[in-house]
Amino acid sequence: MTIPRSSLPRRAPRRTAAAAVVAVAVAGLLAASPASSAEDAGDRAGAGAQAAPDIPLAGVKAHLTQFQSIANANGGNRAHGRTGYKASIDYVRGKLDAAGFVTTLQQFTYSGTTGYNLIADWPGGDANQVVMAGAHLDSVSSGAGINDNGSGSAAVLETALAVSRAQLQPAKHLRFAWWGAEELGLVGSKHYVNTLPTTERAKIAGYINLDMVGSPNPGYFVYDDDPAIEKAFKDWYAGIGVPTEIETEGDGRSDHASFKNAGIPVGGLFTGASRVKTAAQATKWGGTAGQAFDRCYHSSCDTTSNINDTALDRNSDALAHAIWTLGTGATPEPGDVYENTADVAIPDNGAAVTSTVAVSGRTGNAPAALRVGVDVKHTWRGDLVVDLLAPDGTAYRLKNSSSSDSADNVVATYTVDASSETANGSWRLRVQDVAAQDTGYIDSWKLTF
Ligand code: DTR
Ligand code: CA
Ligand code: ZN
Ligand code: ZN
Repeated sequence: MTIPRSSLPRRAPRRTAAAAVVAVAVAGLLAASPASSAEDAGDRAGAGAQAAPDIPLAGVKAHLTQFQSIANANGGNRAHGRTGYKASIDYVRGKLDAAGFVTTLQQFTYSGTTGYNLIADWPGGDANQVVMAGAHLDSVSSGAGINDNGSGSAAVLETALAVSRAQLQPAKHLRFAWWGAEELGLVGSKHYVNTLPTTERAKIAGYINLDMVGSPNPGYFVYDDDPAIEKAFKDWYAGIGVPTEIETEGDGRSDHASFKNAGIPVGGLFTGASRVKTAAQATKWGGTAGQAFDRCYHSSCDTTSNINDTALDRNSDALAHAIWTLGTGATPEPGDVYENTADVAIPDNGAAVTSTVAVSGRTGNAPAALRVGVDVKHTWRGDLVVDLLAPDGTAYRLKNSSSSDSADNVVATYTVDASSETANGSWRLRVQDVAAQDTGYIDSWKLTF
């Protein structure tokens, strides 16, 4: 089904976090309106977003079988600098070329040998809003690397092929990547990001990383980085009733770090490596407590037998949901509103309270005339001090206290020069009642970019 581009909305629709304590992560990346479950997100993916297809597990596993055959025919591995790696690249590239992608083979040198990154662009979409997904294709030298990271590579490949099968015409430009020499220190992805012109880097609205997504004793971990990407994954898993945990050992340990270090919003999925599954985790996810998520991590037994099909299938489908949701949403525009309508009680003559609005998927800094709409219900508003806190914690005073201002409620729009602040991140409204008697609450507040 081809969606004429004209039918995709131009404006990012207003989104309001009705009950959420933390505001909806609203941004050019995430098109879905607040959804309680993946079905909701899938069925009513919000203005412009479309529901993703199921990614066939058989298709993903067929790629793993190919990776295994390649390793078997090339000294037992697919490591950087070895013939098995280039053969893996050639396999993936062949599939993508046949599916209509524009592929680019990027070479680099590490420890005296040539490495390769494979980049595949899906033609169309807003070239200034690039949604990327990637996985490292190299294994360690001790084995075939089927879970680490054939699983991520195959899931990203089959999702890209699903984009082609659907002849998707997303609002944003989709780019997929397979990295070399991750096992030697994120070498390929660092090379890609570091050699990307700054202007091109700024166009990447988000990067999604899949590294080990089919572990035999799986956990379901979601990277806690970009709120919009994290929400897309959490919505999907909530929709199938599977709890997730925040990925805590990932910072710096896979290719998303190369993008995060360049200030690009990142997210990803992970099913665990050598850490041991706890009893509590086994209760919620099944599997074996006291056993590593992947006992064959970096070992010769990391073969096609070292995969949990359910985990691989779920993560492939979750990735597709994220790509369809984030890629087919509206592009951020001036005038985009980011709002939190959750009530926050203000203690009388007490500690300050805050309310958060998460912004992501935008590029560059906030505007010089950032509008801050405040609605605080409170008798004798002179008791109140109100500040805007930027993502880095910088405070902008909006309202001072006053012993003479006995009127009720603070309903106002302030304009702040926030041009020195990055647009993406968690912005907070801070309110403190600094005088005894009279109470109230934050009713709602919003940022207009
Ligand atoms: N460094 C990855 C495996 C790995 C370990 N912890 C995490 C967390 C998030 C993603 C990946 C990983 C590798 O060996 O390829
Ligand atoms: Ca599936
Ligand atoms: Zn590894
Ligand atoms: Zn890996």
